Amino acid sequence: MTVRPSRADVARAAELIRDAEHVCFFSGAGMSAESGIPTFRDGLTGLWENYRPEDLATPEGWHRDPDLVWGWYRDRATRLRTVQPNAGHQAIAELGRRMRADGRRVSIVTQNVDDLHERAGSMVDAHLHGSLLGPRCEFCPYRGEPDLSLAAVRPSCPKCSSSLRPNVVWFGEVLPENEWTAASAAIEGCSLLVIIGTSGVVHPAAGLPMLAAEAGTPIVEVNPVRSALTDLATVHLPSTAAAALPDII
Ligand code: BV8
Repeated sequence: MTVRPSRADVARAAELIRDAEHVCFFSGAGMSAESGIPTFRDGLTGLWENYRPEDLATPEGWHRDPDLVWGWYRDRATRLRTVQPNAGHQAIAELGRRMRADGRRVSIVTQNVDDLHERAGSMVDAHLHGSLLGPRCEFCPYRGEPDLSLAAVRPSCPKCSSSLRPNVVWFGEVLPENEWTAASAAIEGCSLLVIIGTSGVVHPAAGLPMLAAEAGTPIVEVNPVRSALTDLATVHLPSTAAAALPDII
């Protein structure tokens, strides 16, 4: 049973957004759950239920069986093509349009590898963990078109003939420098941080909200349950992205 947020908490969150010059949204897998994309906590479903993310989302898993890992990402990319941004993605995009019209700023830092924020019309400042769409070469700078992620057979690099791989950050891999820098700047520079749908257990991304907390920046969290970040929140709305965000905005 989902506890509904109090009207007072929703009003408080709305007031914080109204008074903020720069709102940064920090999203995790829960942001896309109501679009039909399973979260990492939901575990693997269907034909992948016999695997753990650690077997598939790691360099070791890739080197052990690249075709198996390619197939998992291809299935996820294929599924992504069949789903739509949810009301939460749409609400964030609408807020961005309104705030930019007022000369204010909205930034988005996401741990998600989907393109649902973009398809809702938002600009994303940082994809901390990469993207399901557009594989990259294992060894040279080549980056493929988004649809190449749907190839049934793992493609070779047209430039250097090495193997292409999903352009995501696996467990044990370092996050891309440029994404990290952009994310840190957005979170350090914002005047309100809104955390949506993250368990706050995947580091170093989960450490970023602490930059806002240390700067004394107010934090709103939207999550049906408490997370590892809830203690940092000024307001925790025990609700979902697609229910709470349109409500607030
Ligand atoms: C690195 C791309 C080091 C791939 C992803 C022990 C302690 C601390 C850290 C570690 C440790 N042991 C190992 C580590 C490091 C490790 C890590 O953090 N492990 C965790 C599991 C303990 N991190 C790494 O390996 C990172 N790299 O540390 O490198 C290094 C240093 C130097 C040199 C070399 C290496 C790399 C981590 C990146 C992994 N890649 N994604 C792919 O997608 O396949 S992370 C992956 O997990 C996704 O990006 C996803 O976003 C994330 C899961 O986190 P969440 O987004 O929070 O999603 P989750 O399912 O967990 O939670 C969903 C939440 O939503 C829940 O709270 C739920 O209540 C809520 N929710 C559900 N429905 C809704 C909702 N909320 C709102 N509305 C709803 N409807």
